[in-house]
Amino acid sequence: MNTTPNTTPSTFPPPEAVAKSAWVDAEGYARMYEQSVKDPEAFWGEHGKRIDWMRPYTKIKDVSFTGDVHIRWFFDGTLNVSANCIDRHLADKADQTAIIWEGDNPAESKHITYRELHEQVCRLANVLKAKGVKKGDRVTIYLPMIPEAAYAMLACARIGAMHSIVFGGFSPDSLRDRLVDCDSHLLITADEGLRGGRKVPLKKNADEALKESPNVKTQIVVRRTGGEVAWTEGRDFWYDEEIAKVSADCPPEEMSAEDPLFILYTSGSTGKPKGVLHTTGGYLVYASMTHQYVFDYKPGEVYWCTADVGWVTGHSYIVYGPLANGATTLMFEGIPNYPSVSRFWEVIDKHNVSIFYTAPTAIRALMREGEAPVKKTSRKSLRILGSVGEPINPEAWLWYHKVVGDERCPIVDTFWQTETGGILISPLPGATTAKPGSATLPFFGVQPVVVDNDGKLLEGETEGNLCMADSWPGQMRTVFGDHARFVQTYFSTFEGKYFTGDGCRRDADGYYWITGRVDDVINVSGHRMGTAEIESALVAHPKVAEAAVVGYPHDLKGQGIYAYVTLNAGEHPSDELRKELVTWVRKEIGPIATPDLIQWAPGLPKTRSGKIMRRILRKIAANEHEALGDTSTLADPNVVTELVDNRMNHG
Ligand code: 6R9
Repeated sequence: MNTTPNTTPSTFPPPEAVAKSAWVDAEGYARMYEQSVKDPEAFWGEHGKRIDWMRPYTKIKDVSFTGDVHIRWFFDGTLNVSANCIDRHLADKADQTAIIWEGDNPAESKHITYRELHEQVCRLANVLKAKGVKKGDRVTIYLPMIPEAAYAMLACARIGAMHSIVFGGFSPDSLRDRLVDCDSHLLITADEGLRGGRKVPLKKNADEALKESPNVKTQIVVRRTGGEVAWTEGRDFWYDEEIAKVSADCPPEEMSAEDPLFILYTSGSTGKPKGVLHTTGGYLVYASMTHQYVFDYKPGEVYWCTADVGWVTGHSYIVYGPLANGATTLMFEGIPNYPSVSRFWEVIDKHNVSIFYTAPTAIRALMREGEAPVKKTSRKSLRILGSVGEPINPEAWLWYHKVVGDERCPIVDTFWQTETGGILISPLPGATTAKPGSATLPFFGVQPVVVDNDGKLLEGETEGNLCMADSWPGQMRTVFGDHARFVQTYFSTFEGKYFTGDGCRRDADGYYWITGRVDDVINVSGHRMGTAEIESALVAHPKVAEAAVVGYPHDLKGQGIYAYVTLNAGEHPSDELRKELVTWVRKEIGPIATPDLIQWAPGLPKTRSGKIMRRILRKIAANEHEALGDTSTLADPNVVTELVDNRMNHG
């Protein structure tokens, strides 16, 4: 029992002002949700009409989660995503701002209207065509957060090419792996990126990656900083010069609903990152519908999602969802603490942002700075706040609510994944009573189920593995080039169900509380990483014999990266070697994979069959030495004693 007096309420009903004007209220949610799961065909048949179809669909859903697994939505319809995100708004919104771009430097910002967006996208689409890109080809995008990133996505969509965006923080090796895996022949990058006043050598990294990506014949380079770059004649072309040469007229390609729209690489528990493939019709219906309802987006409002377009959140909730809805979407090049820790709130005031969507890791970092940097700004334009990427701890939720939102703005804690294409579990601001730390209830058409480790369905108040019993239109369709891996990864653990890889609790009100990954995926500052990837980077170092990586609780990042490293015989641990390994991993994968702690491990705890017992390593990393659990199946239990001793000695 909690004996300390607690005056903070534990539930937060929608503020009346929001509930009154929202797209859906509590009663509306209950009614629409019931309809959506009772008769998905009728529900989606109706809501699929929210976007423009060239040839309307008559077939709505064809899904099997067993056997060879196939997922098809609206599958005899045809459409074009870029026409939906741009052309259809030209009649009444040509002069409305589509994208507000806020530069890293607060003195730099610009507004791009739907008319301008149309011209830019058509020109770039014509450049791609001129360089030989055809429907079905893959184009890789390695850009900073500049409008050209959105133009590039939409230009691909316009001509039916799939884009694969690689986050600008990834290393040349990571970029190369992704270029090669999807066999891209064209790369779009920039001379340099700019973040927090510091330059990111994108072209240099890309050149490095291209040394080992022989099929990339063309590189288009955006001039962002004007910094000096190396140049390969015949392969490299300046973006501005190319778009000036082509026409601004480019009719959108007619695509089938199930034609691929994009690939986005994401980490899993085993092997190299996999290319999550999303298709055209269902994805757009789902991204736009969730954007409207979850953020209660109203025409004319300025909406800001702080993610990078290199992640799925940037795809669905900076570009596709908002633009399909004719919204004004803000794109931010910088970081939360540059030039000062008030930057987010200053940008909100500068551009009159109504809806603000960010990650718990940013909230926790800003919370550390106290209330003053927030309170010196007005934020009166704010109406709705959102959170995504990892579980938000109630303390951060309450601070976000009280200090940032002045207790006036509902918070939507949105649970979803690269694989799900859009938000699966979240409050609706005018409908759902929030509980800090809970993603609350499923979106329309989403059917979460909780199962135990044997796959048994758990009813009522419970805790277990989070699965989805049926499909929703935004769901990924396959792993690019490896359908067997798709089936294996998501549908084989629990037969007939989509397994998220997350654990969850369901409370007495039916609310979902995501407890984090139950597989070997860790979540560092909202970035997803496979422990296997970091391990194989470490093991690739000539002095390393073996490595095991686990996540451990970290105040700011949510989880930190903890690496146990066994050196080759004859090698000796030292602080220099520790630094060398950290640099090595950053080079192999990118700065986001920087290990926080490296512990020298003379041996790793293994079962007699040779499996590393990560459960034990996680406990040691978390300093939970008393709760190691059963160690009797270990081949050599002494290994654990040694690791615990080392851990204690290092604090
Ligand atoms: C959108 C995105 C997916 C993983 C997911 C889960 C975690 C995301 C969350 C959350 C608790 C939330 N996650 N949102 N956990 N509450 N609101 O983040 O996609 O990068 O693929 O990560 O992130 O563990 O499985 P992605």
